[in-house]
Amino acid sequence: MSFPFARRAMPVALLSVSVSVSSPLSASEFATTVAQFTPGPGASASFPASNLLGGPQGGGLGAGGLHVCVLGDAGSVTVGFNVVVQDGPGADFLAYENGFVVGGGASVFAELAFVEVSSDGVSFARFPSSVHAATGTGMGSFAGLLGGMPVLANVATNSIPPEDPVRAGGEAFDLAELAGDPLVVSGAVDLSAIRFVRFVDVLPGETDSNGVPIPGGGAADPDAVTVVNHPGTVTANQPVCDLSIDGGGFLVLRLGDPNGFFDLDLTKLRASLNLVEFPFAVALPAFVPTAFDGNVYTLKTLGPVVNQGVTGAFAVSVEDFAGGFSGDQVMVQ
Ligand SMILES: [Ca+2]
Ligand SMILES: [Ca+2]
Ligand SMILES: [Ca+2]
Repeated sequence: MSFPFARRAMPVALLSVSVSVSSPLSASEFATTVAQFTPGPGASASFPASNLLGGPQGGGLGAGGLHVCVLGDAGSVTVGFNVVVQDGPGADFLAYENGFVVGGGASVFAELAFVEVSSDGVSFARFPSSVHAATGTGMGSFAGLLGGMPVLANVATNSIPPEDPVRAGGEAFDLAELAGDPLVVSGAVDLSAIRFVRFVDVLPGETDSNGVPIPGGGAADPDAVTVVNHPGTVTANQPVCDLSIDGGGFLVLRLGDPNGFFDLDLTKLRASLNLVEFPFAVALPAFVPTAFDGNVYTLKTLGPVVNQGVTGAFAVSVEDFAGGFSGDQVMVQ
C-alpha cells in the first residue's frame, strides 16, 4: 500500500486520517514467545522455534518459505502472545506453514500439524480436523489443520496483510469451532482468553476427527501466527464476516456491521477461491439471504457445497469505514 502524497507537507488532520485508514494492519499481532519446543527426528538448529516469532515470511504459491521452525516427526511447539486471542466475528487467528503448490497448481505439497489452543498453557483444545484427499491434496483438502495452504504474505518482502484470509494464505481458525470441546465446556479453556497456540506434527497413520487417515509423511514447518481478534479489535463496532458450513452442507456467510450494514466499506469486501481474488459480486448469485437482524445479513448458498466433487479454500473479508476488520475462510470439501 503506498500513499502518493505521503512525502508532502500535510495538515495534521489529514495525517490522522491516514493513520486510521491503516489500522487493520497495525491491529495484527504476532507470536512473541516460544513457550515450549519438543523437536522430533529431522528437526534442525538451522530452523529454530524462534523463527515462529513475528509475521509470516511466505514463499508464495510455488515455493515454501524458509523462515520456519522445522518440527521434526511428531515434534511440537507452543507460542505465546502479548495479547489474548478472543473469539470474535469470523477467524480469530491465522497460522502458516510452508506448503506450496505442485502439479500446475492442482496439488499442495502439504506437511501437516494439528492446531491446539490454551488459556493456561496446561489444557489444550485441539481444533476438529477433516481431510478430503480422495481427489488429491489441492487447496481445501485439509480443514482444521496447519500446512495445507501456500503462504503469500511475507512481512519482509511484500505488503499482503497477514490477517486477511482472502489474500494471505495459510489457514484461518475460528475459536467458535471449539465451543463444544469438553475442555471449553468445563472452563479449562476460555475462548475469550487464549494465550497459547500449539502445533503438533501429524505422524503417518494418524487420523482426522472423522477417523480418516491424514496423508503425507513429512514433518510440518510452522512459520508464524497472526492474531486477528483480541481485546483491541473485538469492539462493539467491529464488522462481522463469518463463514461456516451448516448441518445440511450449505455454506453460510454472516456479513454486516453493528453500526449498520452500510458502515461496511464495500470497496473492501473481498473474496477468493484458492487464493485467487475475485469480486464478491461474482459469488453473490450463489447465495440467498435467509435472515437480516437490521445490521447483519445471513446468506446461504442455494444448494449444499459439501460432497459436490469440488474442493477448495473459500475466503471472504471486509473492513468498515473506521478501519475495523473481519474475515474468514472455509475449506469446501
Ligand atoms: Ca513444509
Ligand atoms: Ca471467531
Ligand atoms: Ca463498524
